[in-house]
Amino acid sequence: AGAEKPIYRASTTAPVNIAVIKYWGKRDPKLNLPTNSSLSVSLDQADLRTHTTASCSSSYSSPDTLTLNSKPESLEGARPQACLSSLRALRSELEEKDPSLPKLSTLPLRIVSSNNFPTAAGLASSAAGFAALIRAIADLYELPQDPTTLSLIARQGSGSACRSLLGGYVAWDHGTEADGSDSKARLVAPKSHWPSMRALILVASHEKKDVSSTAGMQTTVQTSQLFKTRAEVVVPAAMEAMEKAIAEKDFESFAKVTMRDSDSFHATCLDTTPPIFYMNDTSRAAIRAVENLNKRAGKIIAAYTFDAGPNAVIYYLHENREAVVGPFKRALGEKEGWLGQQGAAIGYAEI
Ligand code: 2P0
Repeated sequence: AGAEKPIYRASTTAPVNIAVIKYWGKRDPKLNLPTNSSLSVSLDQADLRTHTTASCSSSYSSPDTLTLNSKPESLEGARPQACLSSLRALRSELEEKDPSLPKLSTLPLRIVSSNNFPTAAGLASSAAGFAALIRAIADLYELPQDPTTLSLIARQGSGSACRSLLGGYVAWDHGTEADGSDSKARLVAPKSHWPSMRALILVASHEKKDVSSTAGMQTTVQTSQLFKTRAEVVVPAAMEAMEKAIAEKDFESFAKVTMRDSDSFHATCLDTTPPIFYMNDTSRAAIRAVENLNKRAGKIIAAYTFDAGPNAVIYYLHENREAVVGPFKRALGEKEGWLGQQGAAIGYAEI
């Protein structure tokens, strides 16, 4: 009987990405269409990834299920449903064209997913999670679409997820179409273009953030006066400067634009009513530490950036590892890897 009811299966991984130009604000909350473009670097050499296996079979009972880090999770929200129905529609097109293909589009799905980095790292896992989900099902369905096209689907799961379908330096162009068809990921440069780029992740808190990105950015759009200038003036200029810095492997420019955009994003959060505080005292101490080690070096060798939480990601080049990582190691303890210490922890990620 087992042979009559085969299980079809595909496994894949997708990397965490950390934006150096931040996505914050939607022009269409339903389709996850952003107000401004963004640009990220994927932390993929360090094994900061979500691993996902997708399978389907007529021996499975409905509905589709998701297991994340060994716990059952709901797939019922509008966002996962939008992703699943887009992928099923693409598979069903293939099946109509070639009737000899197994009718996978109608079978219940089982998704099993796990992150191989500690949740204590406080890294946004929804980006890698949705990217791995889309990639795994696209592989299971043997979809011919390229990663950029699949990024349109991942975007509907979580905006930042569209950037995790491509490795390396990835832009997400905001696009102008009302249906979102031009709001997708674009490869700026593969990781191999700038192989000495590294990142240090400094964990300032293990606590869950109190304002979700989805809710926080909507409040910003509705209330912040700085937001309009950020979206219309600040980010377009920063995107241009960042793409040039990456093309020329100009770390000083890369670092300046990265730090200014993080500051601009957090200023916009502070300009929201009620104000959103993502950084804490430890975050601010990390900024001072980066400023001090740049001063000591006599040039910019490290760049901080903070997402919707207090943890710092510090970019540097491999040749400056000791000068950048050394001071943080000495301050937090000499052990390498992820470690917790009095509410603080430090981890290394090579990108
Ligand atoms: C980013 N963040 O560009 C920015 C920087 C947080 C700060 O993308 O509502 O989880 O799912 O589209 O993608 C977090 O926002 O929000 C985010 P949704 P998402 O990485």
